[in-house]
Amino acid sequence: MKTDAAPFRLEDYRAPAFTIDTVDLNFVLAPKATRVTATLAIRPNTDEAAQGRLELVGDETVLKGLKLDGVALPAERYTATPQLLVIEGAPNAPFTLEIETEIDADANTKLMGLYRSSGTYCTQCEAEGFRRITYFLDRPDVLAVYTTRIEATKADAPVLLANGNPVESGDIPGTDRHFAVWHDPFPKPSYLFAMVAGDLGVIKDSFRTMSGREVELRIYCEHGKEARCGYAMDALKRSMKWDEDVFGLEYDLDIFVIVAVSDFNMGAMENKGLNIFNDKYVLADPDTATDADYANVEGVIAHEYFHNWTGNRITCRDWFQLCLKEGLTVFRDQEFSSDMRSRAVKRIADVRTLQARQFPEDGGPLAHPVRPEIYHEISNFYTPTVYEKGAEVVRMLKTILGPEDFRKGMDLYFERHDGEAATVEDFVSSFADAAGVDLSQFMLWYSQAGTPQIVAKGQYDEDAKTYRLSLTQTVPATPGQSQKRPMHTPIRFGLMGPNGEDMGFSDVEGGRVEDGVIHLTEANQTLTFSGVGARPVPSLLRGFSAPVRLAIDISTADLLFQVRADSDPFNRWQAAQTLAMRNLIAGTAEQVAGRAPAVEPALIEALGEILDNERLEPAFRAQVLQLPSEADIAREIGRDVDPDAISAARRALRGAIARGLEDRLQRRYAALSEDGAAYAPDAGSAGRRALRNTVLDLLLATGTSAAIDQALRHYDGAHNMTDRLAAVGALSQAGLPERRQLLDAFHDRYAGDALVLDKWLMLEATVPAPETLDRVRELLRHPSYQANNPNRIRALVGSFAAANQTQFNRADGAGYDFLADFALDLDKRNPQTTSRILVSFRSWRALEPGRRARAESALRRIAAAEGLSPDTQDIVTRTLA
Ligand code: B3K
Ligand code: ZN
Repeated sequence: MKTDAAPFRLEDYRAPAFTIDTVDLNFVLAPKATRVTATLAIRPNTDEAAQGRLELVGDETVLKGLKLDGVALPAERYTATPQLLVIEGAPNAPFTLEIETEIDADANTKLMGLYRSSGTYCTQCEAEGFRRITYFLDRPDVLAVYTTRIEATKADAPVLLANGNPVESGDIPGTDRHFAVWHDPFPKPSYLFAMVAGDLGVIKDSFRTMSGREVELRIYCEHGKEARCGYAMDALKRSMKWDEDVFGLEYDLDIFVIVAVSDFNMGAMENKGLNIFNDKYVLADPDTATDADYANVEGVIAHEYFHNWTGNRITCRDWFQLCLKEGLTVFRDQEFSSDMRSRAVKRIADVRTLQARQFPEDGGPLAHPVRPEIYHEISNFYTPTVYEKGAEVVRMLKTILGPEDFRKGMDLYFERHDGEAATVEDFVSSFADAAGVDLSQFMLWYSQAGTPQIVAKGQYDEDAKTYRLSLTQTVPATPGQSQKRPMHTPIRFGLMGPNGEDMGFSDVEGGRVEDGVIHLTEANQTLTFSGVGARPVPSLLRGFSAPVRLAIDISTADLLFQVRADSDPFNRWQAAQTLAMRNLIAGTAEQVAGRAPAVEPALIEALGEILDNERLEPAFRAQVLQLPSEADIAREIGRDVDPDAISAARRALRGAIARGLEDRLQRRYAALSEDGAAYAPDAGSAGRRALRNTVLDLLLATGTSAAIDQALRHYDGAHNMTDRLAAVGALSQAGLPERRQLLDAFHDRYAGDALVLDKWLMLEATVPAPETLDRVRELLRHPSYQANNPNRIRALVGSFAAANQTQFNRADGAGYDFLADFALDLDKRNPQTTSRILVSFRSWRALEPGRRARAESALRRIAAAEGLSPDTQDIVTRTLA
């Protein structure tokens, strides 16, 4: 077992003894026995090569032939196991190695390496899948130029694709077979290799780059789904233009291809010139995709495209540097979506995701730095910390440097490292050098795990007209890191005056304050602002300028003032969330004590004002009206969590808000109901739907039969997926019996459409009712469920575990036992998807003692099982540690 082996450590990095300059691949495709011939031009890279020992890694790899410089290698010169090919006496001079392997793509349920999805051959190589195709120096610092020849029967695979540009294709005379050859001139690591072969539909378009080159664009999908690819194509062209406009980055091949497949472990993959996507992030039309789906398609298409520069042209030296491409590329896709849509609403959505996914990781047993320093299984480090916190770190760099110096730093990074495998140090040095600043303290953001806690206290001196703001920062202990140092944390802020506008100040002492940003660098810092005309309401961490928890001693009245008047829309939303969270935490304690919770009437009034404020965009108003989730509340409570009490408190507050605002909600619903309007996926239209659907959802919290009828009518009257799903979702989440008729109707309407049925599976799995676990078990045998498809698994079991707080965390432990049984079975077929789902156990120590004990015993049962995959063993071991 790999996890019993020594872990990989950043400090142990050594350049490879040999490297590979060119790779020529020949795939002869056949379902059970594909033959791959890899011809590698190898040369010594370090002094170590003189020892003549060449080690190429494999993974379940089957060797069929081996030649060195054209001569078959005698058996005594090498040893081959499924994991390793070792050649002794390798020349200390350039040589050619020809390796022949055989692959059963049909039997590959791990979906790493070469596999088949609905009959189409496809590959997934990041991080360590290429070794499942051939023995290789499968590490990102070995950059080679690839030429790929693919041969298959014309009937099975009329479409033959690989990285780069097409160079040759044709029939193989006298057979029913044909071939194609692709050449990628840009040196790349093996994880960016891809090939696809199958019978697929296609849409085509083109893009003229800023230097005037015409690039052919193609999106392939299952036949019959071509019409659903239009939005993805549009998003691709906008991404290409945006990267030119904002970063000066142009596409570099003659063709850019996207292939949508239905069996995929993650979202998508940025293989050079040949992105392979989970079809859920390509296909969209009004009848089958929600507004959120459209936004996700746009964001993921952009993300993978942006990797062409941040990840492909400049790649990672080793897997510890993963955030170098992922954090940066997430930052870039977030900025793209902000420019395409509403910046404020996008920021709120991104921070919600960060707080929902990354904060619990950072606060639990799986916490690790943005750049980890040790791993057993790299697949388990494609985490919210590497991605989302990694993006926040780039965002802080921009805040600290300002937009001009940030851009200069990016330019210098490309200038210095294009064509290289780089490190986080290379990246940060580019900014330090371009802007002439010292970023050594900032580097701690990459090495210290844990969400910093910032405590702020303000005091106004009426006579002296000074405002003292004291700030402390502490970074909590995390696995393997007990001592932490203070970090350079940018806090964007304003001092709100009585009329709601920010007040100026004449001077500030105690720290660097520039362009509305406090540069917090010490553990304790007190800033004294002078010339402050009136008692300010401090608006701190505007735009969520750092990924921290902020605790501020601020009154309800001041928070209400922020909700009404803060010029920063993010903090307006944050103030409403903070008020609601205070109420929900107090309400949970009341529930536990068996008392009726009190609701703050001023909060209800403030929400009513936001609801009716026509100067605010509807999407923003919808965000303010959406209370913190049950998981958010659990995270804030942090210990002895009782999910039933949280759920009851949240229901009580929603009920009070809905009753308090019922008339206004009804009027707003009516005003937003524009009958007959054709669907458009733009942000403005989506925002109006979001507000109307949020209003409907709140109205259902009144529990009245009128509201239930309204939801049923909403379903019948819907002319797009967003509205239809909103009605079923609201009834399901309210746990109302009427949900059954809509869930069944929804299933029947979309029978046979797997991606839409995932929404149905997800709704079934997240109903907060005691019968849900049995329903989930029953659905595992439903014909619409496919036991080996990651999308189906995540929709049903993944959302049960991650998004059904009360039922996964049933007091009797049945939810935990179910997940353990499920994981033990799935682990035999798909370890990556298994370990991903098990992450739902990460906050088990924060549960009340009864649930905690039951979760622990389920985890221990998994840990004790024989033959666990390295992925699952690693997650379970760390979760229990
Ligand atoms: N780079 C891929 C993720 C690969 C995950 C491998 N386990 C998608 C992305 O982040 O763009
Ligand atoms: Zn990525």
